[in-house]
Amino acid sequence: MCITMLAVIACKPKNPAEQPGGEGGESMFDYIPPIAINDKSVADWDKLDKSKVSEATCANLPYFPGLKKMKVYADSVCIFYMLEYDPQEMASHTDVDGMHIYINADNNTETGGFWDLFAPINKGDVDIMFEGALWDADGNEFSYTPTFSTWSGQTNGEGWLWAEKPVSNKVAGSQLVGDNIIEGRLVLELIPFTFDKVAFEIGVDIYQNFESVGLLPQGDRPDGDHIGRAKKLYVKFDK
Ligand SMILES: [Ca+2]
Repeated sequence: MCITMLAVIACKPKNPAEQPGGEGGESMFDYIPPIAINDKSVADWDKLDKSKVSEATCANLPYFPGLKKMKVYADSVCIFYMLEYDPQEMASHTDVDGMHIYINADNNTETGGFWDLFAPINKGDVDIMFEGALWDADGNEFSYTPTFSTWSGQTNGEGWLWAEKPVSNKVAGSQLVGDNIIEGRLVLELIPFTFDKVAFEIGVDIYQNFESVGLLPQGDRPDGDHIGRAKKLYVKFDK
């Protein structure tokens, strides 16, 4: 059985079983996405081998309380994620309310930067970052078509120093499930950065009017005031 989704988004798996004859002359590949992001359901997560799904939950006393749980699963074609958020912390739904995805894509702590939100302090290793709105300008439709940037600051440094790079708007996709779950994917082939073959680390924050309101992974506030910086979520590819 061939699924046309990835042909439509021009995605090429690492070992494609290409077949000619797709609509519009596009190739079709034997790839059945394990997670559908157009079905308004997260039931397909329960079908995955739990040992291959990485999960982070929020601290009891977080500085940014808006995100409650994150699940991430990656195969050779896509990174899939599911985020549970607190609707009360997501009060406004406009095109300046969105999401950042931070990835230590080469799984190397000696490259990248941005330790502003994650541990360890003084050794940021984020290589790539996605930034985009979660709602459209009317505030009523969900469409995550983020920009893509690579770290441009000092190696292992901090700050908001990113170099935006062109990327297909099909690199990402997502849906809202109910009023408290975001489910989405990133297509590896369309990300212009070479990932480690084995694993990567990932963190996410949700922002409202340019201010973070939810962050995962996140630990308790060390002194009741500052962010409890936690390590990003380690995800091993299921290849
Ligand atoms: Ca890195």
